[in-house]
Amino acid sequence: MPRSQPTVSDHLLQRLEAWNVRRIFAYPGDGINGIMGALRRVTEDDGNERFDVVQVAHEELAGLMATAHAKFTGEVGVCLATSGPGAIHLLNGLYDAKLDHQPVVAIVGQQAFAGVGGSTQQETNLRSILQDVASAFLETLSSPEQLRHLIDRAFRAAIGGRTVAAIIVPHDVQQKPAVLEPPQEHGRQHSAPGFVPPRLLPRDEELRRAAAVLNAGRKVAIIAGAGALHATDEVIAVAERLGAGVAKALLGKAAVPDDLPFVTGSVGWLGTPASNRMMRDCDTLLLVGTNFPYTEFLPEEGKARGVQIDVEPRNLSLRYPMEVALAGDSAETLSALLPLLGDHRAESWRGDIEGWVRESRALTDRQAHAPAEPINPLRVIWELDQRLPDDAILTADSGTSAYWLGRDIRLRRGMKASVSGSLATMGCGVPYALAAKLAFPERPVIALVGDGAMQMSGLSALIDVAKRWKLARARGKGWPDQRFVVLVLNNRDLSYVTWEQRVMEGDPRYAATQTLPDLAYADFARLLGLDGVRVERPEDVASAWERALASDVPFVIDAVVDRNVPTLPPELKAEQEDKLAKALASGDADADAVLDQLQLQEVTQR
Ligand SMILES: Cc1ncc(C[n+]2csc(CCOP(=O)(O)OP(=O)(O)O)c2C)c(N)n1
Ligand SMILES: [Mg+2]
Repeated sequence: MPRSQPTVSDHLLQRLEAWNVRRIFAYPGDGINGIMGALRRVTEDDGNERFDVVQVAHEELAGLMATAHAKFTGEVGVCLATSGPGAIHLLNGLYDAKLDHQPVVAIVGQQAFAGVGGSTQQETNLRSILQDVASAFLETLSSPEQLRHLIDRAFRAAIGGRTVAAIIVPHDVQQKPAVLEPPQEHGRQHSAPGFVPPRLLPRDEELRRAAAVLNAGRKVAIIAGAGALHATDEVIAVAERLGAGVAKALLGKAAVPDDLPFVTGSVGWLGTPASNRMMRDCDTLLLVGTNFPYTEFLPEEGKARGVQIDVEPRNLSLRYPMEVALAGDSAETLSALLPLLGDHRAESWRGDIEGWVRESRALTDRQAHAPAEPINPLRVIWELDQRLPDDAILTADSGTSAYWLGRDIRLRRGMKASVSGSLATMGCGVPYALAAKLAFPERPVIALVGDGAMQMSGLSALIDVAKRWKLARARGKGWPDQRFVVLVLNNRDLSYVTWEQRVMEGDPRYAATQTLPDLAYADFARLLGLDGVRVERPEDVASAWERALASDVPFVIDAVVDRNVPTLPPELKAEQEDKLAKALASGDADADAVLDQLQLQEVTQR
């Protein structure tokens, strides 16, 4: 303890240490100055290197980084923000964690209890603000004696429920003398830290029923999601045995490597034609750890028999009516299923799938090399795919970058990738990448980000990247692997939504809401002491990647790309085709260029 009489804030940090918290994503304010003082004491006065305080440029970034930390490490993400505006800024990042089922603990300040209720400055009703996002656990620390059990329960609720927990700590309570051990009196709690989630396995009878359905299938299709990220070997083994193909939901992109011949890649709006074809023709659907929301891309009800594995009972039999819905951990359940499965490797289905995968890849190659004005965004992605470093961690923002990551980047074994999946918030790409780099400084990290997302908050997050990189340099040689690349798809457009407006609403591009100013993203990087290049010709794309991946400084590629290259689902429904035609005939200023691109990208021929 740093002082003879520790405060509640000192005790709080001690308890976080007991939960193995190492990194705190934070932004200060008077509502948490008591905690900041304790952090300073414990890190500087005591020389305790236990806490790495990541000061961000905006609290939303702290929430997103905490989420990404949880996603990439499996640990609890911890973020800290002040009362009122700080907590409000944090919210979007916390919702990202909640919707993607990540354990995150948020600690927020509040004005001193002594003044609360008096409309004091920065006083907001934090319980109301946080009660939805932190519905699993939300408490106000009112008495020093609560400290141990509130922290312990917040962590257990976050880990056990794979969700967000929040603790509000009023300013005056932060400075009170700690009560390290409450007296043994009626109503007191005597809590200890620590929790390991249990094994979760379905009953034997249910496993046998699932195996019977899978064994009866001749054309089994698997979709793996985020819940299968730790079950790579098990998914592969089951797919091999069943002669099945494996498609992936976006958050499950890294669950199974893309270089296996029976892996069809992503499925859905940003899915490959191979996945789409497999979904259409399969007779049995096996969902593993996914709550994939695009139900229109699943087989029609009744056309396939369904088996699902998910740890969360409320996710079972939701997107498709399942014949057998197994509540269980994906790795454990697949391992238990494997001995019950017959050998289907000789089926022709597997050959069909491999053919579709080859066709999809050939299509990507042609699409990437089609001309565009000035650069085809897929060409930029394709050139990265050709030289993706081993062990890379990729992030993408919400927008066309997520589409290209999902559809056209082939992950190899050991790589990681994530996005804001269910919330699909813009602005996740760069903070996710920085959280990945801080957790894995020995691995290359690459963020794919739209210009709109860059302008929304990516530029602020780049300030954090520069700060952390300089800090690593000041402390030694910098990151063991220096590679940190941000690709900005600079299309001067909120392009993903422009395309949605056309295809889903039948509306032409609305210039007033869709057009973005052209910024010099590489120059901005250099302004921060980083490096970058602006690419305006297709022939310069490959060398830009070579430079970026050889740079010993975080590097921004500002790629000037064509907003009219379509980011459409693998197959348009008749209604969508009609809407697109209507949009283009309704005064869309880009109509001619779009029509050209639809042809070049082979959309119209399909
Ligand atoms: C916070 C937030 N606001 C709005 C949206 C809706 N939205 C999804 S993608 C997108 C366009 C993103 O534009 P940009 O970052 O430039 O990427 P592009 O699609 O042009 O490559 C928008 C507005 C969102 N997902 N999140
Ligand atoms: Mg854009």
